[in-house]
Amino acid sequence: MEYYQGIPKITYKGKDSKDPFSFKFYNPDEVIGGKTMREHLRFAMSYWHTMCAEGVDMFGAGTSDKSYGAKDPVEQAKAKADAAFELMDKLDIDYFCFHDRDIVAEGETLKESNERLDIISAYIKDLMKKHNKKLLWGTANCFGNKRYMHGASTSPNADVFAFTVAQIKKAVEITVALGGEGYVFWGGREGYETLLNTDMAKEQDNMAKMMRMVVDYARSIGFKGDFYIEPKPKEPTKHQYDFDSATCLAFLRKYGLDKDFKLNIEANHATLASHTFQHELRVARDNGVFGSIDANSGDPNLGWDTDQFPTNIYDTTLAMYEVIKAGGFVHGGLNFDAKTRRGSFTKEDIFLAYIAGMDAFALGLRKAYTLIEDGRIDKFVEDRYSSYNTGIGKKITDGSATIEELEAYALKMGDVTTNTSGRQEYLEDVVNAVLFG
Ligand code: XUL
Ligand code: CO
Repeated sequence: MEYYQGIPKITYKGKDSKDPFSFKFYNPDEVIGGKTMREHLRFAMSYWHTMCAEGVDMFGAGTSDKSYGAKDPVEQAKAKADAAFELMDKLDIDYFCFHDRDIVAEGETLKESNERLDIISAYIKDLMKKHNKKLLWGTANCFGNKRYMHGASTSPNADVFAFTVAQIKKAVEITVALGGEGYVFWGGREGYETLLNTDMAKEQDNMAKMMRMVVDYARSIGFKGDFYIEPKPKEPTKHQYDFDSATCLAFLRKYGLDKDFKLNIEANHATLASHTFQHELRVARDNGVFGSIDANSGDPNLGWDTDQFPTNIYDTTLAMYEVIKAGGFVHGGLNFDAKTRRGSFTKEDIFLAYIAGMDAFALGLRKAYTLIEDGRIDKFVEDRYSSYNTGIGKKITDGSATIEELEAYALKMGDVTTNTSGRQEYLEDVVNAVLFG
């Protein structure tokens, strides 16, 4: 049965196309910098927003129906999966991502939930084969159920810790069974509401213990993909331990998990941490932990995680610039952790939103290459640090300069007499010329 009736398969028609159901910039098979756009961008559909979220907010009920015409949870899960693969086919998206509870509703007990997961993951496996789709990453929803009110692996209640590990064990098993290329940890409730009731050190020790157990188990059952932590500073908790890229790095290094993990950077989470998306990607790139992206965007006037589809070309260009400089995606990709606005409630809106997001990243990829080929930005940065290539700078760079030598050098100088301009405004103009010229 066709679920998205009347919506055609979306194809590239070029930038002058006025057909809303066409790509203007995403031309999957076009080669840019030695790889096709499809290979560069590795787009993924997020099951939770696209297939599950009905537009509920704090002030009102859902505006779109995601029941898929079924009441029985397993039947509904199958109908939802059928629709998901139709959507991916029509949008020409190769990958998807899910939480365990997205693909089938949780049962009364862990056993019942696991049995449902067995049925639906087998069903999805067949669909993947039939439609030639792949799993970018799987994860476990350890935040929605009320048992996680005080956290999951960071709960003060050891029974909750045990339940968390058991739930994640199953999520890892189905991720492996479906050939998932990654497994994500997003600590939705791993944080605190007040330090007055919180043993922060113990909670973080426990979170690390959970991760170590999961990594070891996943490797033991043949998982070859990447583990990711997805940083987010707050929401739902007041403070989340995976605050931002730099905080995650410190955590991973403290617990000896840094060799096992990369980061899954989400644009809206970066802005919640008062960083740019580019900053979070740069921290990951510079520290060799760039892994994957949750592509979305916040609203500059709203202080919460609005998860909008990304349409800002400035942001997507600078994001793709970082991705290219990081060597591109290996196991990761661009997962649209994004939802249509509550007022964009029709089936057509979902397609139009994905088209807008895919086109925004496709154009960002094109512009990022132009920026790199243009060379002015890279050259400027290279020149800006050129004092480290010769003389005293070279000695600082290669580590041979001693503290006494630097003192003698500075005394001889008397004072610093030369400094060059940072030229920020000029560089912003260069970016504008590349984007809009
Ligand atoms: C929540 C969020 C999650 C993770 C996966 O803000 O981004 O959906 O991506 O758990
Ligand atoms: Co996310």
